[in-house]
Amino acid sequence: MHPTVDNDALDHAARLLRPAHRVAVLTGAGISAESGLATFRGAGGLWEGHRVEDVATPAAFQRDPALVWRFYNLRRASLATVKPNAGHLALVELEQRLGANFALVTQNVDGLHQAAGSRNVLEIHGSLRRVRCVGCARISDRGAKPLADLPNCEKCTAMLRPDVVWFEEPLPEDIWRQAVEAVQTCDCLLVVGTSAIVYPAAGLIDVARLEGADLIEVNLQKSAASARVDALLLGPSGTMLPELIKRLG
Ligand code: BJW
Ligand code: ZN
Repeated sequence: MHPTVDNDALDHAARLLRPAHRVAVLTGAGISAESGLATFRGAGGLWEGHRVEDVATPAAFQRDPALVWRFYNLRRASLATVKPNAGHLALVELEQRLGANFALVTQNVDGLHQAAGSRNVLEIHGSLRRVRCVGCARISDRGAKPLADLPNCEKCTAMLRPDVVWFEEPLPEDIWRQAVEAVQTCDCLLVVGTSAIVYPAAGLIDVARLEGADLIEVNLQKSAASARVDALLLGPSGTMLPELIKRLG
């Protein structure tokens, strides 16, 4: 076993999770870190010296679409080689136990939950695999295939953009509604690998709390949510999530 695993915290978290009839999970970039993908705000979180707040905005795309596409094309290219890790797989196992009483809300755009086998995945910040035309709004799934440096729409020739949610943009309405419903109705919310500073996603933690759900957090370090959770599992999600699921019996 990992030498730093805190057995008391894990047992406590398992006691909260075991009786839960409905479970929701909120994940962030940290769950994909052990697959080799960089997080946004940790060490190495800067990309070519830019903060995510400087390249993931509609204003940045207007100002310098080539720069923004370089950022996204590099990340799209990594999709072809990265694989889900033990943390993603533990959430698949949890879904298999709970069936329809499980929902996975992810801020991630990397598709690794689906690649692992999770089924009820709500991608509230969109997907790196999809592009959207800024002219005709047509959306298409390009997988991990390389795109031009500045890709254009085949139908109307306007510029394409990644089908992700940038700062100051609204979240996809239907998916967001389902995410809110999932956390409103869950008995236990697992918050995994997120700094919990980006809203409205981080607000889901408060929604669950106000509705009386038990909150379990898994993170390498304390986040903006840690003071509000019932159990805090400090450690890598690729270790902590399998350990937690193992304790469900
Ligand atoms: C591990 C680990 C391991 C590492 N195991 N753990 C002032 C106050 C409040 C809100 C606002 C405000 N000013 C503006 C806003 C709104 C804004 C916002 O929240 N800004 C904050 C920065 C303050 N939000 C928005 O604009 C949203 N839209 C909106 O509100 O619409 C209404 C509106 C309209 C008009 C005007 C204003 C508002 C949209 C937000 C969209 C976010 N988009 C991004 C990019 C997506 C596409 C892409 O990937 O490129 O989403 S930004 C980026 O942050 C990405 C992520 O999903 C999101 C969250 O990051 P996440 O996942 O938490 O990653 P990190 O890196 O922050 O944290 C990683 C964590 O993992 C750390 O805690 C590590 O410790 C941990 N970790 N390894 C476990 N192995
Ligand atoms: Zn078009």
